[in-house]
Amino acid sequence: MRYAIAIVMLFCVAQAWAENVVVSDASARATAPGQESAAIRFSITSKKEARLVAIVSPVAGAVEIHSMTHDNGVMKMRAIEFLPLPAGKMVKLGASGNHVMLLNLKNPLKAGESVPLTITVEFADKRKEKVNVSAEVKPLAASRDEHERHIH
Ligand SMILES: [Cu+2]
Repeated sequence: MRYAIAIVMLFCVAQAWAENVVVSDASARATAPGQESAAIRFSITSKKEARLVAIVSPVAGAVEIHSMTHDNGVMKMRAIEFLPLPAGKMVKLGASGNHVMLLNLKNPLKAGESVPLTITVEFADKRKEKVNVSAEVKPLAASRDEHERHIH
């Protein structure tokens, strides 16, 4: 019985998992008019050593994984091909550091909507696992993130 309750609670926090991979707390911010890109946040944990190799979403023309570094006070962002996922360690993708960007948005993101994402993880033996997640779109006003003011 306790197990059943735990499962229901996991659904409430919008957690998604496949056999070896758990994704939680996926969210985005509503976009301003004319904004064509948006950052997605989530936490991902793989039981086995893996790398995050691809993300697709029907709402975006492209999805990129970005790394952000500070170089003499200048913030630099670049697209990376994959993101290492150490075994059993939660990796947070947020608005700073490593993050995920939706590019060429087909429609504005509105608060209260959710954005479907399919995240592909590849293990050391080249086997792949896909996780389907829906990221909750939060109001723009609540955003205090530096990154969302950046232009990509
Ligand atoms: Cu970026």
